[in-house]
Amino acid sequence: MTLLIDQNLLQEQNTKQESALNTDYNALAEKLDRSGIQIDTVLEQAKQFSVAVPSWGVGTGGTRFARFPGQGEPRNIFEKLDDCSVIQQLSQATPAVSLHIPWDRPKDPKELRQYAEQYGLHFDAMNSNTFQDQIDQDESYKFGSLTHTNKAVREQAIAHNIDVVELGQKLGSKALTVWVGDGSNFPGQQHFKNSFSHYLDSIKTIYDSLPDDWNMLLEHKIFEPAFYSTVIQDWGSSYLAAKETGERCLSLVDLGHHAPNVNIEMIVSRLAQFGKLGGFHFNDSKYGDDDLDSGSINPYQLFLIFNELTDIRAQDPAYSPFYMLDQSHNVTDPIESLMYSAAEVQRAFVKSLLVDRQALSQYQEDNDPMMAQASLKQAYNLDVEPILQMARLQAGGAIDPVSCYRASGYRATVAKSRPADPNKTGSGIV
Ligand code: RM4
Ligand code: MN
Ligand code: MN
Repeated sequence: MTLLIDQNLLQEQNTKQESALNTDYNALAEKLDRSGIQIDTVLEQAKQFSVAVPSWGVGTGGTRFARFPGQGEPRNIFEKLDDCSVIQQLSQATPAVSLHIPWDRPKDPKELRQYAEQYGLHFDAMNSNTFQDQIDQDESYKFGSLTHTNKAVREQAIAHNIDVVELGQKLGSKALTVWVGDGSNFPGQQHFKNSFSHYLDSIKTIYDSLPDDWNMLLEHKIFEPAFYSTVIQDWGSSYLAAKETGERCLSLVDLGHHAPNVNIEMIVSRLAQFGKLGGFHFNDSKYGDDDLDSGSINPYQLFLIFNELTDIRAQDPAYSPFYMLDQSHNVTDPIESLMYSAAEVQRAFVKSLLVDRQALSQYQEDNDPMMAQASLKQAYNLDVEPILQMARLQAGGAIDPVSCYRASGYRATVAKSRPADPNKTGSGIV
């Protein structure tokens, strides 16, 4: 396998930290043992955890106002995969990459697949894009895509999605994620019922062309770029559409796509109860769809979401929704942010495994709110860092991915071979 970070450096870095890790790990093992938890069982589950990296996440993001490009930004999908391989090598939690078409459209899909495979990477859900116009397209998406009033525009958007599925099949993907920016900026601009009907017809047509072993994931978003109404605004609309469309059509929850203070963990539970929770886009936010790093603002919410997921898996061990990081890195090195964020999501997952579910259930039955919340906090307040570090070490990654990455000088090295692209200095969310 091709590895871009020198294995000797990685080992050298790990050796420096290994004895402290063993001490911390053994101390945590003893503490958990007192609660009847075997640390090795938790460790094995931590090692199984993975979250996909979005190809577009390895470039520096931006806001509506400006973009401040970083050094050595990847200029094409191959260079993006190079960066993704570094994230996986050090974090050992991100073996899959999610592509955005047309941003990542390869000339030769076979070549791209082989390029990913030499790094031990594979492709997660494919993302279509009908929220931007492409130079060579006939119709404009200015007033919508899958929901447009004009049939020709809808057909163009449908054809694009079907094309993305065909490409995804060549790359070994198993899912299509559909997010549309369709909506309106003024009251009265759009007929709510008609636009939703068009949406349903369009996604049913796409669904009909889906291979049998594929899922279709519908992503809702409360606002932006439409600022008055969005056709798939909330989990209710997403659920209705998924239910109308078919068994393998599911809802996807992007954490940033809700109004502030919405109880996302409850949405998770509702969708799962009715068999429609298909995946997540992880990120964090303070105000809106801020696309900040996972766990950087509200790590307790992330834990509560995983608490629901672990509860669901207790009934259905085979349940495994699609996980992806969907963040925009404006002021950090994207590789560092993605490694750190993957570990934050993994941390929330690991903590959720430590909840005493039997005790919690009894407190709920007994209407004991104090002890019910305390049983969640007991798990949340534990420092599980030694488990994460040990999982990485045993899988061949770095005990401390960010410090190892900095020591490697990878960014400075690629900066030399990737001169800045003068066309990529403008504004833009991603
Ligand atoms: C959207 C949404 C989609 C992502 C685009 C780039 O807000 O989160 O998942 O593909 O941004
Ligand atoms: Mn998203
Ligand atoms: Mn978003």
